[in-house]
Amino acid sequence: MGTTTVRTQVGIVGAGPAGLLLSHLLHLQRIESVVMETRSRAYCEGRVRAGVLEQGTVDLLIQSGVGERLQREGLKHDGIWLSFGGTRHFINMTELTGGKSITVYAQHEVITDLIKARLDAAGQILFGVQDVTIHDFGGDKSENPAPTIRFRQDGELFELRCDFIAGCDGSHGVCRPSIPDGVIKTYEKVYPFAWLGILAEAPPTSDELVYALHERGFALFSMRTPKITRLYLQCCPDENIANWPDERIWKELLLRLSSRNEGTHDAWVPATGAIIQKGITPMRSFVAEPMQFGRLFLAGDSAHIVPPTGAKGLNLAAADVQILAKGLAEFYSSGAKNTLNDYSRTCLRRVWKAQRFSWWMTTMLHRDEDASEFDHRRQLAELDYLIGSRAAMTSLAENYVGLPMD
Ligand code: RFL
Ligand code: PHB
Repeated sequence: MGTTTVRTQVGIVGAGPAGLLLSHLLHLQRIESVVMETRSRAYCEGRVRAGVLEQGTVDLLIQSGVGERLQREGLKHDGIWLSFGGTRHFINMTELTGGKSITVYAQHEVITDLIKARLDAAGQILFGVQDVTIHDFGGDKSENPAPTIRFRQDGELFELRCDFIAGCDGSHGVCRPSIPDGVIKTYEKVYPFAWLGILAEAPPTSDELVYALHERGFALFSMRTPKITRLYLQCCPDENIANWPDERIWKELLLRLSSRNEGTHDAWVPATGAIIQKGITPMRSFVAEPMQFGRLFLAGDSAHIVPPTGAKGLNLAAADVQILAKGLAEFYSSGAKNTLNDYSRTCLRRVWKAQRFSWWMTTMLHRDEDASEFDHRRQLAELDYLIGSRAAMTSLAENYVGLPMD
């Protein structure tokens, strides 16, 4: 059977937030792209993941014309609660950062909005492709063969020739592993815990997110809509979800989150309800350096993973593609490659700061079974220092709402 060859300017592997937003930003600059995705559209639009959007991500989505529903349905937040030692303490991030905030709007809603915007603009997203491989991306000169993405769709073989490939295919994709050995250095840290996350049909009983360190481990109260609560609790990385019937999940969440259990004045409790989704996410920190090889650019989770405690993953993906789109726009309008050549360095400066913040939030708020009692007391002292120091709270706040792009 023959191979059909098609041509575009930028071939994008992966229709997650990184790939779809890149395609959208390129379209605004009149740059053509094709997005290839192994999953179906319904799967992408239903995959439950992140929820917290930094101020800069919200601004980017609004300015680029895909923020209409986000502005209507997103829940703007001015701060977070930190709960430990039986008491909740509010950190007012808007006040500490001169007016910045975060917005809770589910990742799959961002995906839904981006897919709609691309398809309304006659953009090409190929869902359900198979056997994706990438070739000839190593050279940087026009006389080299064009970077090529081969894939199969409905049994037919395709070859997409392009000027650049964007590897937006997440942590288990094909792009990063296709780079020759020895080019990329990777850095990794695996944590001895995971998150069990649920969506529950229960109205949020706190206007703001609650991050809790309890004797029994971490718990997080978040929300999705005025009727749906999103909750997480620390568990073992090899935990089997079958060992967590709904009653056990609620018992543990109420114990860890509700300060009432520790006999203090604050009687806050999350509301319970039917659990409509649950899953376990292992936690790790990972960075691939550099994020570029020849005419292949890695963006989002394909280049870096953060533990979710800092709520940074989707936001880093958005920041990467904002810089990549700028670099590609400069290249196509003037031939200048300065921003493209600096892509990896520019992104990684911010990525490492987000890694540091996510690691810090994670180690401060989780109980490590192998850690000593000394470590636990040090964690409590760190939290106590934090809530008593405006300087420390400001540091948390400016990282949480998102560091500037440069
Ligand atoms: P994605 O979203 O994984 O998308 C990659 C896409 O590539 C497809 N793919 C391929 N397509 C074609 N060919 C191949 N060979 C392919 N291999 C894979 C996949 O099907 C997929 O559609 O990566 P991207 O775009 O870089 O986006 C990253 C974010 O999804 C991720 O960082 C966040 O979800 C992380 N995260 C959070 N980030 C935040 O900013 N704020 C949060 O509050 C937050 N909370 C979270 C999170 C992640 C979590 N989990 C489940 C990992 C909470 C959780 C529990
Ligand atoms: C979420 O609402 O899914 C969420 C909130 C805060 C985090 C991570 C995830 O740190």
